[in-house]
Amino acid sequence: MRTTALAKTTATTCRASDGVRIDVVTIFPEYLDPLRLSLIGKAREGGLLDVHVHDLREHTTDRHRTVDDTPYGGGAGMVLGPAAWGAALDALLADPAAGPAARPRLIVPTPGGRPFTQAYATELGAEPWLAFACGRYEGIDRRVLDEAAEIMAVDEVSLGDYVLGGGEVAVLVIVEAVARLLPGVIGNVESLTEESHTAGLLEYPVYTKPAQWRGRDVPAVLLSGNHGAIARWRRDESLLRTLRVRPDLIHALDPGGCDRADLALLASQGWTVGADGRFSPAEPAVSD
Ligand code: 6GU
Repeated sequence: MRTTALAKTTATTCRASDGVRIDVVTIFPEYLDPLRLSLIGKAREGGLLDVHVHDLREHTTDRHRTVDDTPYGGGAGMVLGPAAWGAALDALLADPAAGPAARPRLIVPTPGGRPFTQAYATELGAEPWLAFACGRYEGIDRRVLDEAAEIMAVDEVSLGDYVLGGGEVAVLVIVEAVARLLPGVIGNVESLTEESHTAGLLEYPVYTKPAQWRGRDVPAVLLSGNHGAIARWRRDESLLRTLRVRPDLIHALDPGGCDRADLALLASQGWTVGADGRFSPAEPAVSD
């Protein structure tokens, strides 16, 4: 496949033996050191992940290695300027290892971005090349992202409705969520299909030996050997926990994916399928 210089696709030429390439540009490269540990460290050693961390200041030209300046229009804080960012992104695209037509999907962590979810992690896991631009202070000069968007996909991504000091911790979160979905990164693939959020529900509680601990028993059903009863108990626990902690997820659930026992359990908690085809709590009784 040939891609033109302006094609907004991510070419596959950079995927070295099916691994995902990840570049991170930051003013705190050491912040990404945890990417050497545990699951991600092993994935890197196994060639499933190819991680490169770059210091934005390597692309400055002044003696003080300045990356920020005051915002036009006034206001608090500093803005990361376009000069160093432009040079850093040019250098990424010029990397011969990536192939001449390859473009990363550029991820910009910011509280103003699209909410990061399990589905979003799955989407990013299908990309051959992800590049992360870590902002700090009040953010990155908008022209950097506008220019990048002319030649590559640019996603502004948020972890949730709170403000972090910079994008580095968000990169750790996103890379971990994406990496563990890649084939070969997790030994037990079943743990991916049964976990929280995959089915739109939170996880049921888990137990291990001993069967009694400080006067607390493991629920008897789990020791029964009755696999049907165990599956039902776990499903009920997931539904009840989700209802308690994240009723919004129950409302988002497809009733078509629920069996009669699910419907009975939810009905026992006052949740039924309404005219909109969605689960909702029963109308509170109107008192006069
Ligand atoms: Cl992705 N970045 C920053 N700086 N703050 C955040 C965030 C991301 N998500 C929530 N708050």
